[in-house]
Amino acid sequence: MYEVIEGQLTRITLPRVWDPNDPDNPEVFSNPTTLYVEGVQPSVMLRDIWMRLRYRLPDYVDCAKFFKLTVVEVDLDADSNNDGTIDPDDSSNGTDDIIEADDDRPGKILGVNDDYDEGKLDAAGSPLADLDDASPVSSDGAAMMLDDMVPCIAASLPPGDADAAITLTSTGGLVRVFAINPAAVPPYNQGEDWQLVPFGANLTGDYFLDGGAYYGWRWWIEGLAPGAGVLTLGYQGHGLTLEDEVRLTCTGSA
Ligand SMILES: [Ca+2]
Ligand SMILES: [Ca+2]
Ligand SMILES: [Ca+2]
Ligand SMILES: [Ca+2]
Repeated sequence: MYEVIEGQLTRITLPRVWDPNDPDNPEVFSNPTTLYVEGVQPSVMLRDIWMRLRYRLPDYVDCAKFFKLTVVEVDLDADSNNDGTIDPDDSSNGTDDIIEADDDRPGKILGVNDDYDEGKLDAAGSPLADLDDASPVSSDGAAMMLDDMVPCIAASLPPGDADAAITLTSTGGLVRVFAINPAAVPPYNQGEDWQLVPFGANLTGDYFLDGGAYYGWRWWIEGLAPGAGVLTLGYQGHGLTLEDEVRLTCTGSA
């Protein structure tokens, strides 16, 4: 929390006491005044931060007012330093999150999925490249062919925010994103076991609310064409627009 003290925006610690009898108090609280609140980590649940302003005179009954706050965050993570894992630490000590929006780095490097692991054929009976069939499942339905894809993690915090629209967008048309049911069993079917995550649609109800059809499913990125692109997870709600992005570089072949 911050307060303007002698013309400077000054960080204050709570509880902050404005006492007109305190000779060390640089500035007596005058009414009205403006305080500034900064979110430093996301809420665990909606409206879980309470703030209280209390007016007190010695030997008198307190007079207090409360309000509640929620700190929201939208977070898309990938293995942006290409060491084989997604670092769960999103702080400045983490290794992936801090570089995912860096223009000077390739971001996650993945191959274009243009081989034939899925064993599919086109209408003329010729082999069909994996990327030409918008399904991650082998031709007999028995295997999920994720070996040429890379995982990403999408989160909107705190959970249960039904009033926000969460969207995924992609620049460059270089990738598609699949959601895979962690409880999937063969034969694998669309909707039950996997789903193509639509770009530009509101994903909140299906993907981010407990009980949604694809809630808790794991996301995988498939490269479709060589080049550099950006995946962005967006949040719109409560008068706020937030975004988090990851950079991707698709190389020639899987
Ligand atoms: Ca992130
Ligand atoms: Ca990593
Ligand atoms: Ca493949
Ligand atoms: Ca495919």
